[in-house]
Amino acid sequence: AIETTIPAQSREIWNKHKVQKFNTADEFQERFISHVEWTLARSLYNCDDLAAYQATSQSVRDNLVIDWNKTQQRQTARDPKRVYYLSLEFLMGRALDNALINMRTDTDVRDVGDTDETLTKGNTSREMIKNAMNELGFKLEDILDEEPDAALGNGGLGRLAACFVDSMATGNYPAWGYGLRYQYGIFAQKIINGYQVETPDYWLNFTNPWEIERAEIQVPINFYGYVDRGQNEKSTLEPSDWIGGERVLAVPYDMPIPGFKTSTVNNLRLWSAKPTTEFDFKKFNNGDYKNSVEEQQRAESITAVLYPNDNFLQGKELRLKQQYFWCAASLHDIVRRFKKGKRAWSEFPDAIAIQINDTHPTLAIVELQRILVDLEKLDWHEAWKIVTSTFAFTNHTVMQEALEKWPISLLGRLLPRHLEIIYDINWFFLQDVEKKFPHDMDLLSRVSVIEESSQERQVRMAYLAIIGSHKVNGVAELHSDLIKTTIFKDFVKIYGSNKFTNVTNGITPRRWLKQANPKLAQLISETINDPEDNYLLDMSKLTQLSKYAEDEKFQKKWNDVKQFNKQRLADLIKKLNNGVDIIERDHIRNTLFDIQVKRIHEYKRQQMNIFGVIHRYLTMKELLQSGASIEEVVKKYPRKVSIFGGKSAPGYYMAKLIIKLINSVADVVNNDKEIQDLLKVYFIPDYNVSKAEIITPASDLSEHISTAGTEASGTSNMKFVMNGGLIIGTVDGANVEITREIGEDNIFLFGNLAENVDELRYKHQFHNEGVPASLAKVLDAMQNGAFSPQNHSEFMPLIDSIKSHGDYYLVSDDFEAYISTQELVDQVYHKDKKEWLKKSILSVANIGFFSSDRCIEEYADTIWNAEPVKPE
Ligand code: F58
Repeated sequence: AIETTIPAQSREIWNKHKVQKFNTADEFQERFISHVEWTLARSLYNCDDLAAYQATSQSVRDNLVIDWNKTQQRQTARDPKRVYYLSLEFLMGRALDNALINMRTDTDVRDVGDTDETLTKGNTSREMIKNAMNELGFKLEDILDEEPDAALGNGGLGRLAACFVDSMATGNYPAWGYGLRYQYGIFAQKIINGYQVETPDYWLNFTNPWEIERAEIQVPINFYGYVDRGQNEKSTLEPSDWIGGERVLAVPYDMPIPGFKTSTVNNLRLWSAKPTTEFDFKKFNNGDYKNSVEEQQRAESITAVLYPNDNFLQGKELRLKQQYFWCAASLHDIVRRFKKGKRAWSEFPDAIAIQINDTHPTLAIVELQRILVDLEKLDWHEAWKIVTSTFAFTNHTVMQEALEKWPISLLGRLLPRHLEIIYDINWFFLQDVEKKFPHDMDLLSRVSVIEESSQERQVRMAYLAIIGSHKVNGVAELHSDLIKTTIFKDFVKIYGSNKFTNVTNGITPRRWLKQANPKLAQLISETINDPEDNYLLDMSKLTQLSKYAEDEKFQKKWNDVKQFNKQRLADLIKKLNNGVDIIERDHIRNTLFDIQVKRIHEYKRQQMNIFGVIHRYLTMKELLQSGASIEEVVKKYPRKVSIFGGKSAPGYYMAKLIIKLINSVADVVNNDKEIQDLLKVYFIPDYNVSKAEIITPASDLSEHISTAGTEASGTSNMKFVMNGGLIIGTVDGANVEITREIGEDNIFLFGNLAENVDELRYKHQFHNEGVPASLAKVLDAMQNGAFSPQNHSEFMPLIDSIKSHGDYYLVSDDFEAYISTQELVDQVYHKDKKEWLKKSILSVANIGFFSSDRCIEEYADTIWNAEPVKPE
């Protein structure tokens, strides 16, 4: 259907010069050199690592683009139901190594026994390119290191979106991601004198070879203005004219998303804001040239920067502008594509599923209703049926402070027509509720999209998202249950519980196993006799590892891989620590690497972790001072390094103080001669995806210790287990299902349960029972300036939050259990290494459930009703 209008002659020429993928090292080298010379205008004599990275990326991208085009053509021809994943964040990290692993060349298709000399061990295009680069005089590892992270996200939510696009391509789903192309991603974190300092992340500094600008597509987006309903005052339900007051253009940048072992290459479309070319003629003619240009330039600020908050809402006008800009541009694109198919509007939900990642894209629901009613002139109710059958909503938090609410005044000024539509949606919704539950005024005010109780009337975005969707899901079982019994309880009553469902999060094993941990991946593929890495598509194959769990030879290999990865992390830390080793090389093997890396937040309880470290330190000192020998101390407290990493939101005072405390404790402990190498503390600055790829494989133990009921799922817990690390954790988020899958013998769980949290908080509010002795010891030392000799009160806010302000995160309730569980960890790790290795192997063997491929299948089957489009 696409080709019929093209004359035979043109088609012939086109076919004769059909672009070809490189398939061999030789072809790659040719492509590489042509990019160095033509694309970069450089040469053999000035091709440094950065240029080599860019030329390699351009070459690999050429291959991807060929498959990208074919994928789009195939999808257009077959016209399947399409999936759109709307997320304000895509925390992609680096693209090149991932593309090398996922990319398909003929090299990969050939048999293992092929004699082609470029096909050395591994038989993959990654190996082939590595060797080809060597011949050209470059080391692949160095080249990969030149790439800046695409850090367009804050944490778990953004990284989840990145894993999902990988799995959607791998599963051959006709699915696009839609997001924003921020010019500045999440800030880079520096640690100066122990404090976090933020610096801008200008990731596009050296141009981005992974994006394709579509400058010819420019979607006009309006803001402000007023609604015109003509002379005779029509109803707001009828088509209305929104006369926008400010206009900017949305220009898409496309990123190819290659699937693994498939030629499907999907698209991630990120929008960038540009000024219109219309000039403000009035100002211009008044001689105010500079101001009129400045106003035009203001447009670009919409996509300038990612808001750096994690689980906290900052109600800024620019943020709402970002949201509408992106929703409107994406929907325009989606609707345009739908209209090309000339199908009836009523078929829209059969053709399209839109998943909204948290409430940030909720305006897309309103925008589609506006398009259908105002522009396409559909009847209100007909339109609303289409809208609600199209959208589905994923919730990622139950914490009040993260639930989005926008003041009516702001929303009405920025988007006057949308506010009217929201009122009408709410009006019909409340009528339905009234019919079902007559005279329940309390219920009506509780579920109203408009919150009236606060000083300022606000729009509750989560409620709007629920009303506008056909399915609502949480991200782990416990969390999905919690939203039904707490924040969305009334909606379960109204809609029934079938509208609410669970899809437990997952991670892509391509990046988080194969790419991050090549040694483990190799050991696995050898052991289960899967040289082509098919287990990365069917992770249930990992269960074959179980039979080696107690095999001593295998345990040794397993341990060697861990040792290698710990060394790799120690090298990174040395580099970050001005060339100074934290742990002596010889001691790495018998030092337990205890890691907590994630956004810094009180609910995640890094403070409890560092209190635990202080407790250990003080107790070790006591032992030594009471005359114990080092050997005796080591028996009770074996060698350990506590590693932290993560960013605090720039305005989050307590989180920043936690970072400072960690660094202050590190200062004291690491310089305490008496303690020697028995305990070390290190805060890794600027934790990001590419650092996570080094950190995750190196853990013996990782900490996932949120107050029960606060961490919706967590995804790093899965990453650590997939890399053979054990977990110390609370009964929270996906820890629950991880335990079910890998077995409770293989995880160190502790602490109060979610069901007891309310009661405990209540108790703290009304009876101050004080803190347990173990914690008191820690807090006293802090208060006495043990870690802040210049300023004894520096950490008082952390102490007060527990002792005087109700201990909202229940540190005092969980501390003793935490300490004793850590002691149990010590015992197993140091006294029974075989037992430890067995747990590690069994964990990996049973972690398959947490592949994001499984998530995507669940979304496709139970929410989107979408099918893969397989390449022939
Ligand atoms: C995270 N949320 C959850 N939000 O905290 C985590 O438990 C879960 O595993 C993950 O989502 C994926 O489901 C999260 O990362 C944010 O970063 C938002 C950014 C925008 C402002 C509000 C918080």
